[in-house]
Amino acid sequence: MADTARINAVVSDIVEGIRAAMFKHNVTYDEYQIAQSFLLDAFAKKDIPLLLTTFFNTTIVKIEGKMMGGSKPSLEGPYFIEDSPLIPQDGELAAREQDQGRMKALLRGRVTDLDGKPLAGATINIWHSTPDGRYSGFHDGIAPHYHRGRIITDADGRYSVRTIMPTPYQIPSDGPTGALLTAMGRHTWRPAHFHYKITALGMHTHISQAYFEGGDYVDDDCCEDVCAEHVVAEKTDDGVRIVEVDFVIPEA
Ligand code: MBD
Ligand code: FE
Repeated sequence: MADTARINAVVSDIVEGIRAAMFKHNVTYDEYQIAQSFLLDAFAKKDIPLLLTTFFNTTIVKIEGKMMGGSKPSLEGPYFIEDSPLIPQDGELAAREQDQGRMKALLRGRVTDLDGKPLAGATINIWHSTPDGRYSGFHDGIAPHYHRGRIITDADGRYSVRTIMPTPYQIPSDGPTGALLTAMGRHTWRPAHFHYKITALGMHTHISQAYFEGGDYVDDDCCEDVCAEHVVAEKTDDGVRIVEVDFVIPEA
């Protein structure tokens, strides 16, 4: 796919961009060596995926959105798990005993194609952190079925499922990526978010996130993923936050 001309064009421009920044700031040999040590440390500590997610994955997602059309996509992040529990329409994601009393959320919306035709039988994966900012299956031995599920859209392309509200999430702050953000005077927090991954026969796999209007870090996501289209103004009804998100999905 990628031919010599494309590899040459892309890599040359990347190198040119880095050189321009080095010239602009008169980067010293000491700083150059610090950067080299940083990259070696990030590699040794397996922190390269987080480093790339934090600084560049959003760019790839923006390009994908521009090329494909439909609803704007978002970062997948590191915590998706295949084959999460199947949840019936109007069902509820499993929550740990200690999370049961948390603010409830009702996630609903509709999935259509670019012509507005409903996509029935599409699979919507939804996952989010615990209220203490951990992801099941990855952190603290939390069983992987909590706060995750798959919902199949109905004949009208609709989905509806209940869960609890997530809270802001701190990416690992003790590794090289966290240290770099701290050294830049930045923080390591993401705004509270729901993750969505939608698959339907013959359609492009659509990955998205939803953020909450007025929430902490919505204007200052350390991964720079938030865009206006993904910030939901939730309504509260009977103490339940209603998070309504429609998805328009292009063909594969
Ligand atoms: C997350 O939970 C996340 O969603 C992203 C994009 C990066 C790190 C952690
Ligand atoms: Fe996340």
